[in-house]
Amino acid sequence: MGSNWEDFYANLPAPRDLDNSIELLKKFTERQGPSVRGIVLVTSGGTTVPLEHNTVRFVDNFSAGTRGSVSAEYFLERGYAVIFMFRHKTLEPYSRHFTGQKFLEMLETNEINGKNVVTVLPEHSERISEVLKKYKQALEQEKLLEITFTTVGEYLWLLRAACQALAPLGPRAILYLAAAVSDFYIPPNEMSVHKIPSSGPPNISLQLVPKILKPLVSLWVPRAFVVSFKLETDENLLISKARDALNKYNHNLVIANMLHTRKNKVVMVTKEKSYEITLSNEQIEKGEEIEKYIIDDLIIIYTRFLEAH
Ligand code: PAZ
Repeated sequence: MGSNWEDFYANLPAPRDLDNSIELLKKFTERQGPSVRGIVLVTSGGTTVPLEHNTVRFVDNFSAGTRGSVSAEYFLERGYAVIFMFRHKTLEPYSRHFTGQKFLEMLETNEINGKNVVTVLPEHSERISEVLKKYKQALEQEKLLEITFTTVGEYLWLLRAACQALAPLGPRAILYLAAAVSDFYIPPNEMSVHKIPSSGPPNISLQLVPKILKPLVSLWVPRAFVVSFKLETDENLLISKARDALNKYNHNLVIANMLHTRKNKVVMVTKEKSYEITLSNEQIEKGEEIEKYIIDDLIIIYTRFLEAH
């Protein structure tokens, strides 16, 4: 009988395109030369929990992928290569600035010589060009790889594959696990094959997803710098839960946040201390992003970790 997580993987079908993702991860990590500061795996967005094999319905969560996509941009800006592992259709670095109809409002269309020509309104040109330049630079320098998941099963398979690709980098690998991963799932052998009939109330039983941080830290990437996130809705539990996680998994940093204040306040919890990072009202009004300060501090903590290795 294997450990809990080994049984879990043994019974969880691998995603169909896993081999392709493994290949992309391998090429990307091998391509980063010795000059690269480090490679950061940023996980982002929520996972779904399908209720049926032919999935019509699933359990989901709130995560929009803001934390992950904004953080990925700041890591790139600081010279790190980024594997952005995100939930399909959640926010992505750079394009996140132009989502929804706000983007269409930045454009105008004119007919010139019988042809429709789309241009950016002059007042938005500077902003778009600034973001576009950063995006193109990340692509040209091959510093950004994006891979996607939707279900919790896909997430877990991809996470393990990413760790396998990063393990040879030792302490030059950083894991920044910002995705909101479901704690519960329906094992494949207990899941309805077809759409659950609505003839009566369904009887759905969820099981616990094993804590993957355990094998990740102790076996998959034992030399990497690992950052996990802790989200709570009860402020009284936040720091104790973050500290429990740090003691239990023995990784490097937990970033704790509350559901409703997560954009303006986080607590950085290391083995030695914990402290808050907050945005002032003035910073919020100016449109500053808390991730900039999180990444700056994280890099200081990471540099100390590297020196100690
Ligand atoms: O994706 P988002 O910006 O809407 O939310 C970010 C977050 C709250 C999911 C992230 O900061 C976080 O805490 N992730 C871990 C959640 C958890 O499993 O505890």
